[in-house]
Amino acid sequence: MEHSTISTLRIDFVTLFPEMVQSVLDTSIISRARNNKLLETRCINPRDFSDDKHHKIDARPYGGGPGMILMAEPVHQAIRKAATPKSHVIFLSPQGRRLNQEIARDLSLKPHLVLVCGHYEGVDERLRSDFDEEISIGDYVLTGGELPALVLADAVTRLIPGVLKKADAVEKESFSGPLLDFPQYTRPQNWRGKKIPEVLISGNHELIRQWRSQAAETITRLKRPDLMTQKTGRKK
Ligand code: 4G3
Repeated sequence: MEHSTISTLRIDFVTLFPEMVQSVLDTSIISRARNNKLLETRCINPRDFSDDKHHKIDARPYGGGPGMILMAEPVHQAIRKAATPKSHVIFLSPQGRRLNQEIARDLSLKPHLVLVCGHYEGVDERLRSDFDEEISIGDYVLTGGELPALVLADAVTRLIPGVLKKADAVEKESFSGPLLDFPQYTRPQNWRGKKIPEVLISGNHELIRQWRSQAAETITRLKRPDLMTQKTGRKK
């Protein structure tokens, strides 16, 4: 499914580091999307919902072991503050479903995402029922879920209609489809003895289209052969 109507997407971040998240939201394409009212963001800090007088939000694990565990109640309260029945609540975790372009596209169609950023050695297991799903940005461990949440937000934001300029990558994706990008060149034609492919200055747009399509396929087969079988269903 693709976007059909213009509507504002809301993304709420449940994070212990709102300044870190905000600093990224205030930059680049995401901030332009916010200025153009295509995206609305908010940060909610579980620390504000701690019942402890020292605003404590983590504690030692029952059964012993190293590290600290995020307590369920402050995070639960923060999620309740952010979410409505229409919200899609996502926990960023190495245990999650691996993020890809298809998942990003599906998430961009939702009206409201709540991205919950974990920390320390994890969160209290009983919180898992608060999440609609768990997503991972790859098989590695980070100190917190903030960077994964921002990666997800960026991948989703650029898919909102009107966020990218018309000539930008969303359109291009439908051209090169599941393949990697074809090589791009800009001025000068001869850079330190390295020339550009002649076809690109031939003025023959059909020939250029064929060359790019062929180049994209060659590059994909060379660098990511898994994409050939995975997405096109053929091997060659
Ligand atoms: C929960 C996500 C959160 C459990 C989060 C660590 C990597 C990813 C965290 C846990 C994260 C990822 C916070 N690190 N691959 N760190 O998407 O063990």
